[in-house]
Amino acid sequence: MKLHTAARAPNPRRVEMFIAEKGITGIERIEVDLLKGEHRREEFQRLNPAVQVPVLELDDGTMLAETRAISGYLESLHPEPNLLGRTPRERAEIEMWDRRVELGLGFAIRDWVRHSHPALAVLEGRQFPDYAQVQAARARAHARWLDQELAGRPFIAGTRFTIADITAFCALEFARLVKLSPAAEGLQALQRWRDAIAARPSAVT
Ligand SMILES: N[C@@H](CCC(=O)N[C@@H](CS)C(=O)NCC(=O)O)C(=O)O
Repeated sequence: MKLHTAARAPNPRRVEMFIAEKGITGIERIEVDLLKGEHRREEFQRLNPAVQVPVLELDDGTMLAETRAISGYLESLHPEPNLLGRTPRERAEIEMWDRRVELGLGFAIRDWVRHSHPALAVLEGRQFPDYAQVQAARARAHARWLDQELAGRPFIAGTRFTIADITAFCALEFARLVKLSPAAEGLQALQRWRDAIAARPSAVT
């Protein structure tokens, strides 16, 4: 298998953390330079018409895009440690939280960064600073919600580490580009959780 990836981008990082948590080895990495527009070249568009990384290329030539789909595939091949849930109820709860943190926190942070950070202007084409500020407020509101949740439990989706922790952590890591810090926002539970996840070997880039 080959992973078409971009080292510092948040969705490839989610897949890398997932792979590291599972201890999967033997996947070749093919680095795609997003800032140079390599993903917009014709040869990459043939791999993923959505022109995004990550893409997992299987040995039979199948191209799997979408972080959640890639993660599901890898979990099917390597069930342990389980990151997506075992029982129907647990699977649903983990997916619920994973979607909440991706759509609520991750998308807001993505657009905040992409519409305000000078280095990402090349990807966005045109940046809208007002839109970035609206997304900043959304991200902060979601972070406050997570802080309340994490005051009562150790992980995003419950009592054990799951994909939802990976998704939320990678989003918060990306937010360092706009200097969002849970501690500076007074979000102590979120900061404690973030520091605990950062200490996992899978979080080291
Ligand atoms: N829904 C996709 C999103 C992938 C995505 O947004 N990838 C970003 C890097 S984190 C990308 O390739 N961006 C290229 C661009 O915006 O031009 C997934 O879950 O994998």
